[in-house]
Amino acid sequence: MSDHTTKRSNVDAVIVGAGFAGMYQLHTLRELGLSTRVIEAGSDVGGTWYWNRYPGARCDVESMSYSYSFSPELEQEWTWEEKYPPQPEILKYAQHVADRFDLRRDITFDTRVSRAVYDEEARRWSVSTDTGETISARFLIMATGCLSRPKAPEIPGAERFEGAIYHTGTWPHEGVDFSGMRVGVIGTGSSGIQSIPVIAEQARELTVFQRTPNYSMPAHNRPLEEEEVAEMKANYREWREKQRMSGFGVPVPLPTQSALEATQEERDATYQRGWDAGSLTELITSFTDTLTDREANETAAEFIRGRIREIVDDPEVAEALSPRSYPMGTKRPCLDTNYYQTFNEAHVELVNLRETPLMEITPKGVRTSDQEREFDAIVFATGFDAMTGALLAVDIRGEGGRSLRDKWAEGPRTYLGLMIAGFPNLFTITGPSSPSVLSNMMVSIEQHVEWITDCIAHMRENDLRTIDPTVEAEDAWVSHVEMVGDATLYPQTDSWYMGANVPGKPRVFMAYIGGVGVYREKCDEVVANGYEGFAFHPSPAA
Ligand code: FAD
Ligand code: N01
Repeated sequence: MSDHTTKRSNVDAVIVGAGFAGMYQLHTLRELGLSTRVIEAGSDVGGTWYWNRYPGARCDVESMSYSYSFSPELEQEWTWEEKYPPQPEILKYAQHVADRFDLRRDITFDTRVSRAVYDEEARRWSVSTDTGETISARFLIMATGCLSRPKAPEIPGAERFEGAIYHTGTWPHEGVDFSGMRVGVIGTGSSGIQSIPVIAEQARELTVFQRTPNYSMPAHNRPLEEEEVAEMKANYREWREKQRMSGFGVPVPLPTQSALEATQEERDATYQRGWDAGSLTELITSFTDTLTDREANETAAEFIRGRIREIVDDPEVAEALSPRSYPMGTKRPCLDTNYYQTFNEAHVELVNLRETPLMEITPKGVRTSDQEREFDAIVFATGFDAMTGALLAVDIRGEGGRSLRDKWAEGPRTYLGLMIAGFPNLFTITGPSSPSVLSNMMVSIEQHVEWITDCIAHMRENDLRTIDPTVEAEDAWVSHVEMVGDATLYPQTDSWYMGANVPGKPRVFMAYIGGVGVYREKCDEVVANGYEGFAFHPSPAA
């Protein structure tokens, strides 16, 4: 990838990451006239969609909703082909945006930010990269992604394996041909569930190692019809507004009834509608209490188990695939294409790690407590050190030299998921304690980018040098996020939302479940009240 960056070492803003968040942030800061550099570890734009090239990778928010809304011209000229776009189509879209807005000239690729230190005297950030460069910036914007730091399974021996090991989150660009191979896949989250049916089509033998079964439903993906694309394009503004004020960034009718007040027939009809529509949001928000009452939730969970029993021929395998230990929706549920059907294939085996745990990777394959299985290739579909992983991978030092790792030792603390007390002029796009991963992330990304841009414009207009949330405002927001989370079933489950997938990580519910519309109003209110909860320092007199 050619790199036309001016490579200035003294800029107004450094943005870390060139996924959808970093790209849009660059565009808005440029429009504001700020000199800006983006540092990106990958060789091109796209973030998630640059790295996650595993077979079957696709979005489970509809393409025409999972796209930028900031440019009506872009909306009109780009035409999505599938209801749920595959990774190559989304990457192509990201590349088109980079070309259209001439973004690449300010992006330094193949470079990782390793350290960022706040210089209290200069009131600037000193940002160091793994290529030995140091950049001085007034603003530091972390667009590092919630799901960008891959996590391997915590079992020994990977370095001894004689075949190839792949992680879904760092898939080879040239693709992998599994034809004729014996393949083991570890992990049955969204990445596993999407890739397993496609790998099964190629592999001679496929073994799936499952620790916790997931709730999944068919995507019913299909090409988009010309008429529906035209209709959406004609009504885009209205739709975007609905997205912004919705609960999950995907407009669905709000439920009015408790699942426990509905009859079994009414419930089943409602769940069947969500299942047939391939809409996760519809299923999760079918009833008022699906995400807050275990008994209500169980009715949806049992509906899905019933579908698994219908699809999977072997009742024992069907039972092993049926989630029972946690409420539906409290781990990220999945949309699939032929996932459960895959286990009816003679060459596909499911290993229940709850019965026979993983012990080690051997030179020839994988050993569980009862036997060793030999493979030509192993796929880790084992997820990410989510939400905080990419932020804490950078050695960030704020006021008084305090490290972010220390500050967040008991879990992330932010004000609105946007800023961190003691780390002036540092912004986090879709940071912990914002709706982020509990939403259509394009909606949340755009909202954060626009809030940050408006804030920087406000500072310029008012000659303000730094902004920093107060500890009181941060504490109050952290308590609020916890209180709202505690009113739901989410904290009951060991999920990556809770940090439970990474050994030793503090157990904290890391996203705000109040809804993207409610959250947007809160952020706007903070601004309307003179940036309530933030302290500004004026620029030194000229
Ligand atoms: P990312 O796309 O993660 O980009 C962050 C970038 O920062 C990366 O390119 C990374 O290389 C770079 N970076 C990180 N640290 C550093 C560093 N220290 N130095 C330099 N560069 C760094 N969301 C949805 O709403 N709907 C979906 O259907 C959906 N599907 C998904 C499927 C997969 C497989 C995954 C992994 C995530 C999915 N997501 C989905 C979430 C997805 O991450 C977001 O939708 C969105 O793409 C995030 O954009 P971003 O720019 O915030 O972060
Ligand atoms: O990761 P995950 P992912 N031994 O953490 C298992 C988004 N996304 O990459 O559940 C054995 O969900 C782990 O088991 P358990 C989406 O937000 C979206 O699949 O911890 N097993 C689990 O089964 C998603 O939630 C799409 O018991 C181990 C799996 O690995 C997020 O990204 C597609 C293990 C990890 O599942 C992450 O999804 C893809 C071990 N030591 C991703 N360690 C869409 O379709 C982990 N596992 C939109």
